[in-house]
Amino acid sequence: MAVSGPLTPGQVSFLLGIVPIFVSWIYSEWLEYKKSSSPSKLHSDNSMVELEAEAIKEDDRAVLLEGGLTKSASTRQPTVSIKTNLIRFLTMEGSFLIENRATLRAMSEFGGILFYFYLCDRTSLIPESTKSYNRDLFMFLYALLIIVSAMTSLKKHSDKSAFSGKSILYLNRHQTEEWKGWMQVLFLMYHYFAATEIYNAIRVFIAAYVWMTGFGNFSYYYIRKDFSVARFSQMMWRLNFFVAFCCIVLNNDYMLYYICPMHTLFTLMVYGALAIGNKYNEIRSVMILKIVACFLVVILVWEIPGVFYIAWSPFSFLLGYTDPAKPDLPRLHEWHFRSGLDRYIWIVGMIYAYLHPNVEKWMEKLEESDSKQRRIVKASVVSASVVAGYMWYEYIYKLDKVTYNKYHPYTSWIPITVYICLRNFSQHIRNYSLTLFAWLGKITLETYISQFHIWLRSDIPNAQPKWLLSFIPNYPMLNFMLTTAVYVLVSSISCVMSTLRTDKRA
Ligand SMILES: *C1O[C@H](CO)[C@@H](O)[C@H](O)[C@H]1NC(C)=O
Ligand SMILES: *[C@@H]1O[C@H](CO)[C@@H](O)[C@H](O)[C@H]1NC(C)=O
Repeated sequence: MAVSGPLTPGQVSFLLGIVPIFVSWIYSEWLEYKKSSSPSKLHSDNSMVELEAEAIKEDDRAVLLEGGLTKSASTRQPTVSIKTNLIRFLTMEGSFLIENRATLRAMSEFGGILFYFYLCDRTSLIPESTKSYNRDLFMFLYALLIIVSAMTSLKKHSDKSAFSGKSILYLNRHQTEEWKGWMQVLFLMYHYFAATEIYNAIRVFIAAYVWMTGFGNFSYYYIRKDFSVARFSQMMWRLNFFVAFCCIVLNNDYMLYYICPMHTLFTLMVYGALAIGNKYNEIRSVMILKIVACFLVVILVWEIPGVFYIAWSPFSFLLGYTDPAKPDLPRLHEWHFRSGLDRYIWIVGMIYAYLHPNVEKWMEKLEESDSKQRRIVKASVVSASVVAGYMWYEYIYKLDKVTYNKYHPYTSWIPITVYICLRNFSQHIRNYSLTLFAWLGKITLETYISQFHIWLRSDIPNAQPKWLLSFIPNYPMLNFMLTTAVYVLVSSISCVMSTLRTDKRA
């Protein structure tokens, strides 16, 4: 088994950290086992034992949910300092280990997943194969997934709007998640099959994600007005902890997973735009001023030659990237290119979110108006969207990749707006969503990160994933099925873990 390169300090520290945790987890499981099968219990009241076990389980869950970060009031020791806990851990105190078994287990699982990443991507244990593209097969697989999803998971929702108590008309969660799922599947298949002919479409999808970042974060901060550092850091943690560990364990640059720094930047910008002087957010002119200021900042940094490199050079340790296949490009080139493509769309997302209540009211009124008027309005919206979409497709989308990228920052709002209009024009379509796609939409971050290592392969640090992981050489389709199953499973496990630890919203 050949290993690529010697271990880095990061990998060694990770090993040093994870091994004791793994050992303590196994030990805690053994203690628990011993405890539950010890003879003294046999004499005690049976139902009491059950109750006790139940209580321990509940406690484990609480510890896991709280991630040891906040609200330790509900756990058994209300005032234990980090130091005491650390000492209890280092001395392998039995009761402490049993109490925190679930946390230890989650951490060990996480370590196991990263170890698996390393095994798949950086050792020659599992062979690799080359990508090949066949349009027929590509479309067949995507269509198959849609059919399966429609047959098994089409669901009607009856969510109520937070504003009016009526059925949500505009951007409900199911729809956004389903939308993410649609795009994510194509995005991943694009990587797997090297479907270069849909390059431009992929650019639009990424723009749509960034649009959602602007939309979602704006709505959240505008409505909830929760600018607390705790909440914000939690979100940043959710966005970056997995990728941070991947960078350490696989010795990659942060920019290899460019989606993460991009969303982090735009989330920060939305947060900044709304948090600065947030007392005045209700005043319309202030909000317009803020949005104009966002545009000005973007124009200053991205449109005026040279400013970008000056502004970002202090961060090149974090955002620099050199592709081993193209070693001559400047370190910040990748960041310039990626962040530049979607530099405006997050502001568009903010604007749509700002107008959202008005559009919702307007749509409610429309649904209540008499049927003739309603039909005319809807028909004109639909035909306008279709015409706009067609024009965009004909004159922008069909351009070659390099020319298209030049226009992309200024035109990506067109297909996004068209999709939004068409997705919502009838109440019927609005209320339905494909839950399978919505589920895939929920794990986009994890599927995005994992694909590099356990579905595709990059072989060496920082390389783009040029190869496919191959469990069953010479059987490409069978292999596709097997690697995909494992890959989606691992992604969903890591998603469950990261949401358990950070998202207490639900
Ligand atoms: C329509 O649906 C999409 C998601 O599919 C959503 O993002 C958008 O905000 C909705 N727009 C309107 C106008 O209702
Ligand atoms: C803000 O955007 C980031 C990146 O897309 C996302 O992870 C996060 O959940 C968003 N926050 C809210 C409150 O929607």
